[in-house]
Amino acid sequence: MSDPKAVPARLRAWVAEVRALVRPAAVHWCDGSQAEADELCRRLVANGTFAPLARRPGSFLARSHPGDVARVEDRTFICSDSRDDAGPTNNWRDPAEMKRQLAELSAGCMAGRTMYVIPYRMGPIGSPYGRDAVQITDSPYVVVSMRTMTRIGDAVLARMGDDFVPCLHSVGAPLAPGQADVPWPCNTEQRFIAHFPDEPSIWSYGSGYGGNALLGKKCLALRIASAMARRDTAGDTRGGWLAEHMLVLGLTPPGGATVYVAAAFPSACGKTNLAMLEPALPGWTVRCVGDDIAWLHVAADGSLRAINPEAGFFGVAPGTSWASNPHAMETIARDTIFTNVAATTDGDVWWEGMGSDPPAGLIDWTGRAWSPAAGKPAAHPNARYTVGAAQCPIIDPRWEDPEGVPISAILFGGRRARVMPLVVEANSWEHGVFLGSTIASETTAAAQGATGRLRRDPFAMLPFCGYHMADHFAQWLEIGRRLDPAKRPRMYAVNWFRKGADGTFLWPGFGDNVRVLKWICDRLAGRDGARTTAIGIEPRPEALDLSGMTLPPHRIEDLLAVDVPGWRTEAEHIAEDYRDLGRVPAALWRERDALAERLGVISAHGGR
Ligand code: OXD
Ligand code: MN
Repeated sequence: MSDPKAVPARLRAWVAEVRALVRPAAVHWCDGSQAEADELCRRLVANGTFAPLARRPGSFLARSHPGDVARVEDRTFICSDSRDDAGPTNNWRDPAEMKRQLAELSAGCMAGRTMYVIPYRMGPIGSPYGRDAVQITDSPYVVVSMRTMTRIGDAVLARMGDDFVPCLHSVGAPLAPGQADVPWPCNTEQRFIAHFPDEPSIWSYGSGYGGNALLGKKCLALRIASAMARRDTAGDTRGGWLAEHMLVLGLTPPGGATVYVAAAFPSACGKTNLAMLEPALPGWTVRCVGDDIAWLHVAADGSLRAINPEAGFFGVAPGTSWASNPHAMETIARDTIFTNVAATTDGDVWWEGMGSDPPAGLIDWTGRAWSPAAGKPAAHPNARYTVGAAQCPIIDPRWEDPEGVPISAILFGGRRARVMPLVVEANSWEHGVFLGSTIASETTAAAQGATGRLRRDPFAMLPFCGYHMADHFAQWLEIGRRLDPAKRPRMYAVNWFRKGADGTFLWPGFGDNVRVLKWICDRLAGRDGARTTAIGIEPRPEALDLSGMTLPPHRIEDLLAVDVPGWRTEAEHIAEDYRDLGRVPAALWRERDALAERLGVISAHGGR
């Protein structure tokens, strides 16, 4: 499309500036139309990036470069003016220095390629809680993915002013004259995912994959938005907001009213499965508002409300099956981009944990013939599907409500073999913030690096908080102060992944997690069914609805057991991690010390 007429002056100037730097062969302003997407997909098929999938209408398979398969946390930078603002959990670079380096790398970096300009919006069009942005990219794969994951094009541009977040992305692979392109251009030598929260802006170079390249997701909707939320909250004595790594679901008891629940879990811990849960209890329904990111604001009536800033799902394929997530399986039956899954001979996809034996003649994610004898997975463990949220058969009727949905409960979870019980309710908002600040989880394949190590991941935001993590704790405390005490959501820690002495999971998870949600619903309705323990409020075993389950009788006690020695060690580790973070609010130290005392630890640390 040629330059649209009504372009905000700031955007026109920025596009001209970038164009002069990156020197593309052409510039294309994305209008977001179906015709445009079809044409881009046709070209992606022609150049070998996409293979159409005969068994799934409107769907394609892409294989990334084997060196470009996940988010690169060690190449992700928060370039705040002050190093202190980034805090000890982020990689910091001086913004001027980072820009100088990126500008040097970017000179001519789009040579031979088309530069796409994508006006986009995080949040429903027309919602006062959404934000505008513009991504420039030289990857047509990114354009079609952004069209699914966000709202893009003319409808957004028509309402856009100068208040947008500029997001510059290049795969960092210029083409010399006459040089043939490759299906997945990227730069494995030079890679930077740089955030400038004080401007705010984003500059990503060298990767074409997922959160490194679809800049609306982790870069804007979490890192930049979290910093914006904090700044907005500080500049306003009422209101205030949070950008969180959370799913949102609507839960309706038989014959009852829907309550909305937000839940933070680290990457690849089953957020999508929980968001689309098929309840094991008859009569209960779950509807999905979002599976990865929530923007939560203090509404005028003092309640906490959430919008899903995204428009699609970028879900982990391996492990997704008709048993684990039938609604996701239905969602991805058509109009889906699959990346790094295995391909069948009849034009379908396959991955480990899909619930069927690998079909003969499978081609693995690297494009090679595969058999079980290969001794390695056919799909990459971080293989993904990209699909529009509106396709989800259980999408919540209010998922695009411009005002958001009211949140009644907040869950914090992780993948923990030991110590953390199935569910604990916080004693207070401060205690809930303490639970969120101490999430820990075994690492997964969503980011490069070793998997299976336990790492502290406060609010599941460790890789996504765009400012000092301890200030994020303070931001949560502040939001609590601004909520009407009668409308504050209750907070819970949950763990579906506790293992017994024999190393097997104690809890089946998936659809059975509704049993925990039911107990939470009971609590919200003022029913008791609880006991106070040293670590918080737990269900009395008989208050959990286990009907239709065949759990060995002692199992539920094992799931809820408070492992006192394990918790004493945990309390020590929390103190160490708080000390490492620095400037953790006193209210959270008080929670830590009170926990230690309840566990019978004689000298509470008070280690500020
Ligand atoms: C994601 C992640 O892609 O958290 O959602 O890594
Ligand atoms: Mn995520």
